[in-house]
Amino acid sequence: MQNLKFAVIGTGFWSTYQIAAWKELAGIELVACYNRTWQRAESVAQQFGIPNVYDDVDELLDRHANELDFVDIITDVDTHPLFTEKAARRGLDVICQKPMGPSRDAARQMVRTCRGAGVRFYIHENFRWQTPIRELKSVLDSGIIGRPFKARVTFCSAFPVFDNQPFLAELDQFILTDIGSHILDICRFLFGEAQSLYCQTARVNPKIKGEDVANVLMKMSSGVTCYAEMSYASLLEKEAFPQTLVSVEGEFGSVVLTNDFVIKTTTRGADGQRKTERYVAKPPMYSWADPDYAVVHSSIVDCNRNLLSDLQGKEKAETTGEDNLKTVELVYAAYDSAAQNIVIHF
Ligand code: 89Y
Repeated sequence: MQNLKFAVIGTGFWSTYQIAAWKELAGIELVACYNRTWQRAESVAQQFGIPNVYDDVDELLDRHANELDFVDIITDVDTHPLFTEKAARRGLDVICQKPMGPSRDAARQMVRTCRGAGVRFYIHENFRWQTPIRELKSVLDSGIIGRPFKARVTFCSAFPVFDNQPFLAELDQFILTDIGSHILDICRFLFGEAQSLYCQTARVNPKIKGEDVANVLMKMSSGVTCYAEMSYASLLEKEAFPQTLVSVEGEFGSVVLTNDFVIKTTTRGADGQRKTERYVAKPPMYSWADPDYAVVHSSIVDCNRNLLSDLQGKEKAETTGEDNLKTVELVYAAYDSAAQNIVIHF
C-alpha cells in the first residue's frame, strides 16, 4: 500500500505533539505545513523535516492538492470551518481537532460540507483513546460489575492551563467546549447516548471570559445516570491534570479509575465477601511527550492510528464527524440547559 500524503494546517502548541504522534506510525508522509506566521511554520518544519512551508493555506492546497490524501487541521476552533471547507472543496479528506467548530450550527455545516464534497471527515477526539479509559471500558464490557446504573466522570483541576494555551482565556464558552468535548465524549463512549441532560456552570477565575466550572447530569438510554463534572478552579489535595477520573456502580459491583491510572474493581467473591482488585493502567510514555500531558499525548498515537486505519480502508474510525456531532450536540445542550435552567430532552 502506498504512503498516504498529508499536510498539517496550523503549527501551534498542540501541533508538535500531533506531528510527533504521526511519526510513530508507518504508511504516511507529511509533505507540507501551513501557519499564519511563516516563522512558526518554518521552525516546526525544521524540527520534523517537513519539506514545504506556507503561510498561505490556499497556496499550499493549490500546489499540493494533487498529491495530498488528507489534511490535519490543528488550528484554533474559529478557523476549523473555513479550513475544512477549503480542503473538502479540493477533494481532500479532513481530520480536524476538537472542538469541531465554534458553534453547533458551524459544526453541523462542516459535516454537511464534507458529506456534500464526498470526502471523509474525522474529529481528532483523543481522550477516549487514553489507556486507562480503554481499560475501564474493557472492565465494563467484561460484565464483571453487571449492568451499570450510576457513574461519575470527573475532570477537576487547578492546572495553569492558560499558560500554554492563552487563547482559552479569551473564549466566551470555555470549559464545556474545551474539556466538555472530551468528557462528554467519554460519557458517550462508556455509556452510550444521552436521553436527557441538565447542566449548571460557573466562572470562578475572574481573569477569563468563559465558564471554568460545569456540572452535567445525564440520563443515558442505557439506563445509567451519569454525572460529568469539570472544573479548572479546583485546588484539590492531589492535582489530577490531565487525568479523567471515573467511578461506575453496577448491579454486581463497582469500578473506579482513580489518580495515577489505578483501576479498582469491587465485587463479591464466591464466599460472599467483598473483594477489591487493583490494577495500574499506565499509558505508554513517549520521549516527545510533555510529562504534564503524558496520558493525553500518548492517546494521540492511538487516535491517529484509528483514523489512519479508516483512511486506509482497514478499520472503522470511531470519531468521524457524524459521530462527533453527537458530542457537539451535548456540549451545546449543556449551555442551553445552564442558560435556561432546564432539562433538555433529546
Ligand atoms: O485543550 C485541552 C485538550 O484538548 O486537552 C487538555 C487541554 O490542553 C487543556 O484543557
